[in-house]
Amino acid sequence: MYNGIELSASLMCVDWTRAGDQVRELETLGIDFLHIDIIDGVFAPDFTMGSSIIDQFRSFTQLPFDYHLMVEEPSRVFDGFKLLSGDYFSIHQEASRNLHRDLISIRKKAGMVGVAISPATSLKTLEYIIEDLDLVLIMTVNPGFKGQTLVQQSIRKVSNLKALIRQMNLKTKISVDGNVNSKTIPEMIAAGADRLVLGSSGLFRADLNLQKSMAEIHQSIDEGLELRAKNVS
Ligand code: S6P
Ligand code: MG
Repeated sequence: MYNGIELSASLMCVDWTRAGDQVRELETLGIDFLHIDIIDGVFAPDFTMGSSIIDQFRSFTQLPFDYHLMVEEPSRVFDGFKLLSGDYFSIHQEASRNLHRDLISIRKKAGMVGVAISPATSLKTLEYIIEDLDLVLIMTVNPGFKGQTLVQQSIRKVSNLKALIRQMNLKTKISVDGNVNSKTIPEMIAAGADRLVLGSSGLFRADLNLQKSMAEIHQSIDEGLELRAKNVS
């Protein structure tokens, strides 16, 4: 947590040749969650990791997991995930035929419940489930790959969602995922993001080590919080 903003490191962007060391270092740098992208090659056009890889990380990190399932009909695979208290589990609105029922199943697994929406999906699709959610994950790129460019109108979506959450007096958090870096963080925070998913453009950078990337991220969060304060006043 940095100045009230939660930081979630995207495991699919780690350097896999030294993943254990990087995750241990991230803990010392104040990362709050490991963001775990599960992609099935159907809902989104790639594959990531399954339980045999994910479970290994439990043995050496205390960080809670921030699951992001980009999986068609995700309830088919719920049994493959062991959730611990403090973990978040987000499924895509577009991928679930019985979304409310799936959210109840996740709640029973003891996880915090999230719904993710892709850039083209309207906030209206959340109208009758938002009060059941701990988290809305706004995809600021299309699901599937690291290293994509921001879909600019998703910032407007974050602002509109923040307004709705305030109006309904809810505690639902907003997470932003995709092209989150020192250029985009100020506008994301100003719009109302509570959690940043940090990937290849912000945290796991080719030109900076993790410590220096984190310093830049902190600075851009502060810029965003200043903008947010100006917007409110
Ligand atoms: C994309 C996935 C994301 C990425 C992350 C990449 O399908 O949901 O979590 O791993 O956003 O970050 P970046 O900075 O490379 O866009
Ligand atoms: Mg993700």
